Amino acid sequence: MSIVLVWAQDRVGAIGRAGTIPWSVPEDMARFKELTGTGAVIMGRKTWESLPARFRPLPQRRNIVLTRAAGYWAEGAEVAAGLEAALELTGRVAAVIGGSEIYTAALEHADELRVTEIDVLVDAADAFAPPIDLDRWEAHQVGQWQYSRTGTLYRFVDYRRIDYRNR
Ligand code: VY7
Repeated sequence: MSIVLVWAQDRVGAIGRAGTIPWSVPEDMARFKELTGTGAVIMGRKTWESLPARFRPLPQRRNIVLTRAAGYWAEGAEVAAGLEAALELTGRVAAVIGGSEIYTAALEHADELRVTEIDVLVDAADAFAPPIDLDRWEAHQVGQWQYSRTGTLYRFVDYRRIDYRNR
């Protein structure tokens, strides 16, 4: 297995506004649930706190929360002081589920990016996905644009790290 970053973004990479996900695409939540399965999920403290209490911890998954705050307690989750410590707990088998700060830190460790593109432009977004360097990442699976039952267009794009060893 490997380290997979899972996010949903708007047309310019926005993932959040004021601690929430500023669109409604239930098909993406289903995808998120499917991708994270029963494995370990690593998230930042703000993302943890953004989850509705009834979905905290995310059920059937090992929840790991990153914070620099000593003594932070997350009921039903494990707390790690940083990404390296979290990856020590999971042994390179984990889904990183946000947010911005954590994606940016985890990108260099990641093997795969599983991105949902949402065809909206979020006004006043305050959280963004890291830019994907296409010299380093190959979009090996680009899904068709589909209509959500909420009317919003979305598609799934999967990236894998380009292996330069064979060049
Ligand atoms: C985070 C929720 C947020 C608000 C309400 C319910 C992609 C997504 C995320 C994170 C979408 C969320 C939820 C949905 C998942 C349910 C539990 C309830 C589950 C991400 N592509 N999409 N996200 N939950 N990192 N990447 O919706 O969760 O999985 O059991």
